[in-house]
Amino acid sequence: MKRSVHTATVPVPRRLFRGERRLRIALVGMPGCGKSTFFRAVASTAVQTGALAGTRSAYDECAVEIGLDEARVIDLPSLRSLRDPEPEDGAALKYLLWGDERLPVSAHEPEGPPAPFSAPDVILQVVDATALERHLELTLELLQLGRPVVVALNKMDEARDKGLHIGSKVLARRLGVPVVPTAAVMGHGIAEVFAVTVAAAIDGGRDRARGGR
Ligand SMILES: Nc1nc2c(ncn2[C@@H]2O[C@H](COP(=O)(O)OP(=O)(O)OP(=O)(O)O)[C@@H](O)[C@H]2O)c(=O)[nH]1
Ligand SMILES: [Mg+2]
Repeated sequence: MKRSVHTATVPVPRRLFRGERRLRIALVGMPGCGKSTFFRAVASTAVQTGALAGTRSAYDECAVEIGLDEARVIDLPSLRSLRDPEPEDGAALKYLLWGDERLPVSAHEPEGPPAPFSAPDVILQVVDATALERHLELTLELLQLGRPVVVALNKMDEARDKGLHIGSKVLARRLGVPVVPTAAVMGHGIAEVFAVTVAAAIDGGRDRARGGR
């Protein structure tokens, strides 16, 4: 006799990232990759501006709703390299590492903590698809920071016009992080990339890292 097996998917509720639990997402990338284009696409009117300790390059920060989840998104000054940093890179790197904490190792420095807000839960790296090799070096370095990384493979429109075909799924497999093709200047892929960023925070165990708060 043939027996049929019935399976059901039971959704497991999760606590949303809202209020005190809201996510912090940092837009990171090399000069001109499209960070501010992303930021402007999702920013509310209440944008806060400041400068990271030790730099005059401004950051922008604001609240963004991603479905029912909330985040504070930071458009950081550009970051070229962690391995061979230029003076301006140091401030963004310190923010990614320490956020609003001041570690004993920096006690001799005249500035206060790197930023007035905490280090990001997720790094959203914006990559210029037309100059992939250069940008992916930074990706490999960012992965070493131990935080979840999501790659927005941006300027895909320009890459296509140049006859470049990039397999985002293969790239994601090779890097071990989500890669979302985008053309931020046209609004393509923006909703997807932020949804994937929330998923990365869940997978990256932000709740575990913060003791389930
Ligand atoms: N073709 C194309 N151009 C884009 C795209 N996204 C951004 N740009 C353009 O790229 C240029 C740089 O974009 P920004 O958003 O200022 O880049 P950024 O990373 O904030 O640059 P810095 O802050 O100076 O490092 C602008 O002229 C944008 O219009 C895209 O998806 N496609
Ligand atoms: Mg910018």
